[in-house]
Amino acid sequence: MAGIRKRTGKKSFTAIFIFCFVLLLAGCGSGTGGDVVPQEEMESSEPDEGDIVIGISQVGSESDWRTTNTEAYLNTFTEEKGYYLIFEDGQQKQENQVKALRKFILKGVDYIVLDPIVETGWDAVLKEAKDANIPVIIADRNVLVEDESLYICRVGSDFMQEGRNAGEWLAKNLELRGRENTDINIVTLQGTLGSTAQLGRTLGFAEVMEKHPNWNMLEYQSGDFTQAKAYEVMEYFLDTYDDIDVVISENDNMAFGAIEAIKEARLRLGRNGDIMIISFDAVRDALLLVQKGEIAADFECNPITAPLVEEIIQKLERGEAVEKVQYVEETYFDYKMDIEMLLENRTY
Ligand code: GZL
Repeated sequence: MAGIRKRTGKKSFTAIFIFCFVLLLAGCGSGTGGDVVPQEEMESSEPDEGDIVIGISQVGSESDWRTTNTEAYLNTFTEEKGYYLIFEDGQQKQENQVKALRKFILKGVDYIVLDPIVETGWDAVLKEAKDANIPVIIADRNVLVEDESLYICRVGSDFMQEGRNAGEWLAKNLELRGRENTDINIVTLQGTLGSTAQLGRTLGFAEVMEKHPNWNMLEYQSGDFTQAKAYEVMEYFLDTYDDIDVVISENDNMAFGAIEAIKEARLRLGRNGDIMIISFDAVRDALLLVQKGEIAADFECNPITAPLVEEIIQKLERGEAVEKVQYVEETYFDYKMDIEMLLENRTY
């Protein structure tokens, strides 16, 4: 628990801990608190001497990608390795994430890891963390702040490049099929509006679209990275446009929703079908649909950021400098590849 010792010392942590526990009891007295955790459990849930205390504020649990991303954190920052992890699920709400950061600051954690649901609105709470001398690592998505010294570094994907790669793949695929000059009607299922993944994928693909005047973007609509919302939006698209050639789905769970709606409309999927789907994330269930030909191409977004975050924390513990931005390795998959063989070596 190096950080707490440096900042407040073990005694103060216990004081804060008891203070929080008393608050909890008071809350329960008024019938507004949850179940009271028995004293012995609360005491045993304190960090051990020397533990590195980490507060992680996660976006939510909206997609298969997110589940894998969370599992990697829980498998990386374990008690056996000398970590004390406080994990908070933001349930896709920025206010929950801000509350979590303030809780971490109150507890005097050693490090904060933030995966920000959207890019803006973080300046104030990150300033509070900086004033409390708690280093913040941004993971996966990014923040847009006036003062970039409010966070130590960011580790995640280059979402603009993912979008460009998808556009270049579509251009090559259309050329292969002699459709480089025919009218191509496209709709886009966007992720959570204002998230780095949505902004990057939309802008990256749009950059390539600029080079193809025969590509018509009929409409952008957000499916909020969820299957249920994307199903509704795809139903709307199918009711509104009778000649959609391509669906750009900014994550796989939205592609699952789109496929459901397209099948219900009795339209054929795939490169030789009525509608071609291009997706992002490349989670296992989506790659099985690439193998089936229902998703034409899937652009990987590597969810295993936890080991890179751990590397950064270990460097900071040793007083070493870290890069301001680190991108994770990513690739793509399409119907021409041997997906079965590729899946053998993949953990997600
Ligand atoms: C991307 C990540 C996105 C995924 C979605 O790094 O933030 O959020 O693409 C997830 O599946 O919901």
